[in-house]
Amino acid sequence: MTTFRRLGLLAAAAILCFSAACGGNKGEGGGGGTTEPAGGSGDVYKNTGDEGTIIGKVTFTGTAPAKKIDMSNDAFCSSQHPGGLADDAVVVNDGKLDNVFVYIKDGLGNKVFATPTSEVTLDQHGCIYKPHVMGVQTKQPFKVITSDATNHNINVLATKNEPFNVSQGPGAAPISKTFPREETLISVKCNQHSWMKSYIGVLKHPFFSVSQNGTYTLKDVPPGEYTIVAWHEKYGEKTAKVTVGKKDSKTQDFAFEAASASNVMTAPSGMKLAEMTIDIPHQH
Ligand SMILES: [Cu+2]
Repeated sequence: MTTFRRLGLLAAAAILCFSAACGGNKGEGGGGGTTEPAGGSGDVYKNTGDEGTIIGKVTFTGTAPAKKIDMSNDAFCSSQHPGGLADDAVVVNDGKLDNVFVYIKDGLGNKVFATPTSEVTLDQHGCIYKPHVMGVQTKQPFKVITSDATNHNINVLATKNEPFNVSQGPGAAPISKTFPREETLISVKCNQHSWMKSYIGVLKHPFFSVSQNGTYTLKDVPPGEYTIVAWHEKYGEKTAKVTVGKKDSKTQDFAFEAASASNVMTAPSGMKLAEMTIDIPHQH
């Protein structure tokens, strides 16, 4: 092997190491001259091909509140919704509940997952937050932007991460942040517009999903036994135990009821969520 070729291999090995955060890519780039720590909880998890999926429906029974948002104190905001706008706190269509944050709460042990480099964006658009509920990994780039020709004031009421409270006028630059610690969930409000609310779930792993059209999916889940939580801002949280075998596809549905709204906390602020957990039996 020529010196040049050997240098090339070394460079390739260095790039591989960098992109995988030096996590367990033994056997690749063969004999590059570096030694990697064997094992250890600091290794980034790499898919083995045995990962499974947890999917499910999130249903709602009863009557959802039919509240309209009153935007009359801001001419720009009202002009964006000439026909009025339904409150985005409870979004139900045909018995399907949206904006439920479903995530693995327990069971991953000490596994460490790569931090995505992709940026997660919270937009202030038409004087509502888009999305209303979102998830982000710890240390993943996160930014707040405004698409509106009015002043917003984003008040991120984090308790485990650093809170921030910043004004954003029309055309203002994005506000970029990261959340170093897990927090489920951070509530966000706008000091200018009382109806603007949003929730951010921060997790060390990528196994979270926000229900849309009444369904959620957790992909690439390593085989194991998990506690998963489904959280809704008005209807509290429900938990379920799910065992994922090799290459399994498991179904775990969650059912919320209008009646439980009165039992649950009102407007969570800097919240520690209600201890109201309901175990749902296995569904296969
Ligand atoms: Cu606002």
